[in-house]
Amino acid sequence: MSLNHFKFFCAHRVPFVLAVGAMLCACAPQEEIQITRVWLRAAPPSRDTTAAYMQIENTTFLDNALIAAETSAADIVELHAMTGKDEVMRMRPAKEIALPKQDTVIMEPGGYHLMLFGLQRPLQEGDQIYFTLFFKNQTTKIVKAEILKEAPPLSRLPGAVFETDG
Ligand SMILES: [Cu+2]
Repeated sequence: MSLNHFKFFCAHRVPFVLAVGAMLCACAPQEEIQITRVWLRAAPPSRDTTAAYMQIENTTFLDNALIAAETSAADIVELHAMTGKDEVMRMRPAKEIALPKQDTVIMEPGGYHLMLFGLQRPLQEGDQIYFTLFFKNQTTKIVKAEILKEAPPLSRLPGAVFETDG
């Protein structure tokens, strides 16, 4: 291909190149998922369990899922979903929490949550703990959770990702 032909080829492939570039960027570390509003309900010393919530935005063009979580503050962390309605709401373990591409999943009271069993210490309002989150695309993230008594307003608790490997 001559240089002129090459220029012609490139000029007419810009949208394609941009599209591929966007896909590559989507796969780059730090851009996979945005996690915000990470919080945990305070647990008095008499309680051995509590729940944590967060907002997860999958900004990529690939479906993903949260498949597991752990923290040094509890023996076991399970992914839980709620089923049923109103007074008969029940929680059940979820195999995974789907994170569809270009979508945001809000984990909140009455919906998806992380369930902590076997708390290692009382979790007081104002404290913080860390979670390691495991995703289906084999990345992990460490996030900081604020310990609160009640759900924070939507405007509070911006990005709280502490560390990531993908
Ligand atoms: Cu639960």
